[in-house]
Amino acid sequence: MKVAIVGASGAVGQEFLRVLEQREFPIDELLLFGSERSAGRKYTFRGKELTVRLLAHNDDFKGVDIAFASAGAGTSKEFAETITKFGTLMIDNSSAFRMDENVPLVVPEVNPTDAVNPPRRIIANPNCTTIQMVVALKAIENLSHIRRVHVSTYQSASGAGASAMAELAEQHAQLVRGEEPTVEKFAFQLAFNVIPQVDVFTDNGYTKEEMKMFNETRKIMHSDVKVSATCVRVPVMRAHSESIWLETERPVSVEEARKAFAGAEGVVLMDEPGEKVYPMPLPLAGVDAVYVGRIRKDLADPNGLTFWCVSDQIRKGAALNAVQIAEYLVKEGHVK
Ligand code: 11C
Repeated sequence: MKVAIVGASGAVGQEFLRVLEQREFPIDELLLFGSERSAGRKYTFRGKELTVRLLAHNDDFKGVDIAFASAGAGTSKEFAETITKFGTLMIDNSSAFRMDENVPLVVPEVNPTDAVNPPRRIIANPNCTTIQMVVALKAIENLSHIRRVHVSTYQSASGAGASAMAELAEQHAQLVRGEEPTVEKFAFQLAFNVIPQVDVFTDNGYTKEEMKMFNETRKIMHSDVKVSATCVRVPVMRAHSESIWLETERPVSVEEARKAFAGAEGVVLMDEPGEKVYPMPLPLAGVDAVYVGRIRKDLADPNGLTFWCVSDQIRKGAALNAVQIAEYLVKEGHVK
């Protein structure tokens, strides 16, 4: 199979190289694309050196079976036609097409069949905060329909890209040296701080990131669930955490929920609070699953359940989910 990565030099682009190699994705030829800034850079894949080509409006995608795109919504919008015009399947990590009714929005543990025969040859990968939440929610939805969700996120620097991760590390170093920290990627200093804003604000007072959690969850789960989110940036390098409260149609016990999470695809139950066993972003950076712990009954609502959820933002929240979509389509014979 001929595969392309668009945005190869970014944090997610680099993770694509690792995930494709680790999972032995069936690739005969891999092409890397990037902006003028990254064109010419060299990366190694399966022991071979590959050079990043300049992404341009030409016929470079002729013969490419799958293109994993992670170069931002603007680039995805601008180049979607160029990428798909010869039949290439574009699996897009950006927010550009997620709510387009002709573009499926897919998390393989939840709605894999939506990925079959996408009308525009584009499949959208959801926002990272949504991906990890719906993988966990699916386990409970299988027991009883979820009516409402309240979620607060604790989002790592990686969500804002490789340069934001570098800025967080540099801020710590600068502060230790007694220097004024550089603030470019975030609205404020992130080191030793939390910022209750991810993305820009919309007219209803919620940020775009928070509205993604509302809208994307409904599309992926084919559900009328209402999601009210507060998205917060925290000084963590690369895994997102979420405090999730949900209300089901019938009461679900902690034991039932625990059993459902333990058996759910893509979920690892990590819930022995007495032994100090619960998910945390630092030890779970770089792992594949969605980790769930701190499962409790809501004390204010008999139909409410609350839990804590952690997943690596660059892997399951981005590159891994996209590769799993491709793996599903290959396995089911929808891509050669
Ligand atoms: C963050 N969730 O943590 C964002 C990054 O819509 O794909 C991904 C934004 C998106 O900053």
